[in-house]
Amino acid sequence: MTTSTTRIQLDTSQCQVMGILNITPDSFSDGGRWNNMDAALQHAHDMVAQGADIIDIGGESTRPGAQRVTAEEELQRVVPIVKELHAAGISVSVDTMRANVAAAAAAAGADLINDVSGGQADPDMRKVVADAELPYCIMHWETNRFGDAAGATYQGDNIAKVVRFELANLVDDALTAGIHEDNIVLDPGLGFAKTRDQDWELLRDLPLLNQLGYPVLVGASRKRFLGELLADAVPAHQDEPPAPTMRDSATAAISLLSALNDAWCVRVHDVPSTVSALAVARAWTLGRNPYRQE
Ligand code: PMM
Repeated sequence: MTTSTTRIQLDTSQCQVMGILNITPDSFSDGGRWNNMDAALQHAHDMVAQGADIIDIGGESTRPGAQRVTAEEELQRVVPIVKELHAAGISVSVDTMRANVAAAAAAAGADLINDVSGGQADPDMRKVVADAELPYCIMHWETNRFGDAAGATYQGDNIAKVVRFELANLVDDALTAGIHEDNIVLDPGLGFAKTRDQDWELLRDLPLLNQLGYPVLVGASRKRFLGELLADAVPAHQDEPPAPTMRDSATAAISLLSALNDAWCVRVHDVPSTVSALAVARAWTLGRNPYRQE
């Protein structure tokens, strides 16, 4: 076993905002919008100006039923933008399940590898991340169900305890591969082979995940469990889930509650609403405006 060091220090002083930049034609809420390089770069810069701490670049959609793109296609989509944003001094995360994409992204200046398979999709991923000495987000997605986001096979169990147990095993695998413990981030994988109620249970039981002692990332933005809730709760939606872009207030509420439950980071499409919510959380917690010294 090799033990790597850390190259980048995770900022754990306050809840971080990860702005989503999907360079994909088919992601569920922003597919096709940021396909061209200029539009993608502009959107990344806009999100930073709005208060994003990290930009998460994804070159492959994980929506249910999405076709996997080839590694070459993913590399072409992701690497040039990582280079540009790194050169501009912006912190960049790369959302990939492929070791060769992670290696190329690390060489291009990525600051974090975000792997929705938690290291299970590509046998070389953990070694690449260990060698790159980068923070690594291990998301929970039931083994062998990559590409299948609907439904869950865990019936009747406390989902948070199941997820905690399985994430703990993935952490062991990551540590054994030489990834430094300070580089590990955990994510419950909301919407990934979970029922809608299991997504809510996982959020309610977020403190159980914190017990593992690693920073926790929450990715709820615009997801279907929010759409379903709003269809039932808001008369104007008349039992029809609002479009993904109409779910940003609910996402911001999740961001606020995540911060109050010690989440390290929230991954969102709409940065301004989450930044406002987190500012409120900070002021509420401190009992003053945290941005003024008076
Ligand atoms: N969700 C999506 C993609 N990547 N990464 C992490 N760490 N956590 C998530 O919940 C997550 C993710 C799917 O949503 P998108 O298509 O809007 O990016």
